[in-house]
Amino acid sequence: MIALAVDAAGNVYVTGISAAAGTGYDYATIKYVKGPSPVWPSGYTLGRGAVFSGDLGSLLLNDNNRLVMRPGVVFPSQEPPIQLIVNATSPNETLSKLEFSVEAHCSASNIEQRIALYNYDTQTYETLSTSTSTTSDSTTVVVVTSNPARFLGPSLELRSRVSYKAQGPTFPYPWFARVDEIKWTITD
Ligand SMILES: [Ca+2]
Ligand SMILES: [Ca+2]
Repeated sequence: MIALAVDAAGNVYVTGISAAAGTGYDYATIKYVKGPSPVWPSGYTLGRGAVFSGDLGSLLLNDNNRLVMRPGVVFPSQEPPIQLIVNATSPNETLSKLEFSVEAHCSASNIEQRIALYNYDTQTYETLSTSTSTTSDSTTVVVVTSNPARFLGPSLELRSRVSYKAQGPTFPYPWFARVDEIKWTITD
């Protein structure tokens, strides 16, 4: 007899009679842990800046249909003038590894891209990547293998903030940040 079950997280359990040396027949249950799963955004807001074109659906595929944002008109120089906050829900309650990737580019060459994930332990955004944005699509991937569970909220929520800021005083204005795809990849 073999029984098979799948839990809400997609893990597969197989139970059956196992012939073991010395102990005769036993029941054995084997859990097949699901591999890395992509998780796409379920919503977004702009902490700063404004949407020029595109929508949530633009972020869900690497298809050159992009969410295009421009800086806010009035902003303090210390704050990135584009702050894209993206939410998702994890299908897994436990994480051994979390990856977060952003495929994007900016219309000017001196824009800094900063990736932060919301740390539910400290209740602050934790910056995990700072780089100079490219002027054609490129993908930045952040990989967290040390305590990734700090980025998982009590209701399994995931939250990220991707910011764009001009690094120098000279830049074409207005400039744009164009995000093609955002996703998490989580491993149970
Ligand atoms: Ca692309
Ligand atoms: Ca897209």
